[in-house]
Amino acid sequence: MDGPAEAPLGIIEDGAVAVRGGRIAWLGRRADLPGGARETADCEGAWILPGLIDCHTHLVFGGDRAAEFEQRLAGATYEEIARAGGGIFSSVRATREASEQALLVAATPRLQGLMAEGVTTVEIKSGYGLDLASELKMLRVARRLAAEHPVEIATTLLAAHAVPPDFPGGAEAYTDFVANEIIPAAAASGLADAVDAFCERIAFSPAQTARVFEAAKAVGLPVKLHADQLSDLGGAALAARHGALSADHLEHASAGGLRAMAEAGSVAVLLPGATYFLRETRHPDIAAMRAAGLRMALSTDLNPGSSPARSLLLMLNLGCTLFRLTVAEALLGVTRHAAAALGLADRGALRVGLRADLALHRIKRPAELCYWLGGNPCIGRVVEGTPA
Ligand code: DI6
Ligand code: FE
Repeated sequence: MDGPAEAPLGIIEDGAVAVRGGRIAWLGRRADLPGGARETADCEGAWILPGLIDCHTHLVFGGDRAAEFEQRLAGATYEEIARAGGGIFSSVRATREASEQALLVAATPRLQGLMAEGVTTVEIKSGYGLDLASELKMLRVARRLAAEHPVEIATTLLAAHAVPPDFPGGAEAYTDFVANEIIPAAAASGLADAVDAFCERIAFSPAQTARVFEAAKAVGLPVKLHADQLSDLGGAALAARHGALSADHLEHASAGGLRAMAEAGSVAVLLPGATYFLRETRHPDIAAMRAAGLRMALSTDLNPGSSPARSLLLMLNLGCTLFRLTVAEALLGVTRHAAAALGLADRGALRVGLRADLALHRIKRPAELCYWLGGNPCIGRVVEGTPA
């Protein structure tokens, strides 16, 4: 209500939402609310938003990388640490060693912290196992987290996150193993809702990524991509060519790649926590994304190495401050466009017929959600029509 930047949000003052069978049955001004409701709840002046969606996390992992953080403070770079066998590989060792139960216990407070901010859907990737048993173990932990909490979890197989240093035959052979063994096994077990890859000099080439995508397609799983984070390997255009739900990071993506994504309907997932934590000076080209009409989502990338970000609300601030998103862009990024990045058409907005996933925040205007650095104004959540 406060300015043109908020117009796309479709704000209703003194509004009400009616829910039936877990879906939004009606919404509008409270004065117009049809009678006959069996139960009513007063939100006490709180703002009702669509339940927030964190569409890119790696929140299941063993150990942490606080010691590496200290190394980086002393001057080592993220790539140097990775090439020396640390980085992702230190998390792989810790994740392989951890039991399913230990991973569950470690991940639970990370998930609950997001939920406390009004998050009702979270995506969780594997990618710290890098062998068949450990990748499936991570995905099982994600499914168990969903079973134990009132939250929806979308799982993504990221076996193509890094090439395990001990793998005979190196990157080419490991890519074959991912395509021929891990992806079919993950699909057959029903543990993966999508497949992701890390296309980067320190990870998988575009040709190897394409093989991973073909294997995903063969078993009917949608694809996503960690694209153009540290260098421009043409990841955005590659994702678009394969009809990816999203391409994520995109700091180095070209304007042409971004246009191709918009044409393909892929969503750009912005991860300012990684930009901030790695102190990257190169930012995604938001102007080119706007010009292309590309939908932008915003997410934590919650992971132990490049973005130990446990607050989606904080990402709203970083998205606005670092990337100069408007308040409306940032909020659409954690709702409607985040849903699109997961291929979930049944949520992400307040609209009749969609899931009644709601977040209640005690704020005076939407900009407040992006303004505070820390703090949490969330006073309630509703998941599929049930207060949670
Ligand atoms: N990009 C990232 O930012 C994370 N993975 C990826 O592909 C970082 C993973 C890590 O450092 O543990
Ligand atoms: Fe990531």
